Amino acid sequence: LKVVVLGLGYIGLPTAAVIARTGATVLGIDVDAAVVETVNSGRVHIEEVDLDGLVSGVVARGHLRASTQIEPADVFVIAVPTPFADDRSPNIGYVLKAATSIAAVLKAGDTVILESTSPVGTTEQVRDLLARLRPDLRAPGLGDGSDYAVAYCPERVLPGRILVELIDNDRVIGGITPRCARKALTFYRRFVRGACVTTNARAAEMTKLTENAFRDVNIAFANELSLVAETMGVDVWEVIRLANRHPRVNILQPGPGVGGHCIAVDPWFLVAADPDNTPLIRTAREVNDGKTDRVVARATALIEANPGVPVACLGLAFKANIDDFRESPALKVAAALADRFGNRIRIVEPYAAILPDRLASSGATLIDVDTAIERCPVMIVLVDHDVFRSIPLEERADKHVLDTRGIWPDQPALRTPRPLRMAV
Ligand code: SAJ
Repeated sequence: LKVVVLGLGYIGLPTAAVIARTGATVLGIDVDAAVVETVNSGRVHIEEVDLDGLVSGVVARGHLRASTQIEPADVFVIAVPTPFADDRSPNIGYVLKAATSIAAVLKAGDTVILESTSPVGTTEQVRDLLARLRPDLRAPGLGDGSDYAVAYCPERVLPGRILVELIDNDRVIGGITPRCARKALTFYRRFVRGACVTTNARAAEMTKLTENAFRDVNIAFANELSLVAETMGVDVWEVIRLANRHPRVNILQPGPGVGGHCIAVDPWFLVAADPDNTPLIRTAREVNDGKTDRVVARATALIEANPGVPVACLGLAFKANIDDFRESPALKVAAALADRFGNRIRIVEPYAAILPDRLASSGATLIDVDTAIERCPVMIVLVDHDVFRSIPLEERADKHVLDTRGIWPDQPALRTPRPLRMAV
């Protein structure tokens, strides 16, 4: 079996490597020649648990190689980005470009699978494009019979657990026709241990968007609660812990906002498709983005109340225990504080060797946890990395803390309820 994976990013490269491990011959395509060279030398350009060892193994055994040029294959997996424009409308240009390149080498019997998070209807657009570019082949769903299959199968893996979840998660496989879905299912069965459930392409596309919108709406609920709890002088994390003892309540955790490239993006695909019917999904996005501004305001007030002293911002990553800073609310908060307070801001991020560009010229400096504990009387917790969570009370009892992740429930300031704001 020969498989071509288009796009060697956070999803494409691990997917290519996992398929290669099954013994298939895998060619990874990327527009970036540096990425191609890195993979061909058995190395990786992204951080993901155990990915480096897997890639170096499959490349050494000749099962995985990379190129900027597409070749004929039996299965094509599209895993390119689908960013959104400034007006929040999704851009499927990279998907259509990938499909165009596949058309040039497509032959009877092939399977084309789209994995990129996409607006509903994109897989049909891919099919339409292939049908137009290759009139010599019968396209699925447009008449009797078909010479190739087109399906949508969203990835659902969690950064930091990608290699495990690629294999263990259930997969939703949406075919342009039932026959397309069955062809794609046969492919996923090679490496997926979870259940493979088939449906049509539109339902599969909407399923993916729905999963991330569900999480965003639920995080927005927690973030909204955190603001109400502050007004009431109540510890929101305690309230959530207690409420979650109810058998049918399961509230997520508040934080400084929602980051990453999925949850903060995908809900907009649903809103863009049907603005009139999505007030809840849209508002959730606004609540989560608004939470970041609230944290900046609270941190600013705390820093101003402690003039002159160095301030430690703990964490820049978009979530705990990973080195991914893209779309990170922690980075946004740290950058806003650094713009305002310059060299008073010390950044503690064990997952960064140097300060990201956004902070480089701000005057802020990178320090380690021990130095922060020794020197910084003010601490702003932005990420719940284990290494921060494990700092015992005795090392931070006298600090002025803004804990946006609730990692230090025993911090004295948190225990002191603020006076209830009464209406007059
Ligand atoms: N967050 C909170 N409170 C919570 C949970 C998360 O504030 O209770 C924040 C995190 O700190 C982070 C953001 O939300 O900033 C997103 O983190 P995440 O761990 O929820 O999700 P991602 O972006 O790493 O991965 C998500 C996953 N989707 C779901 O869990 C529904 C993953 O399965 C998807 O494959 C991925 O998006 C994707 O590629 O779409």
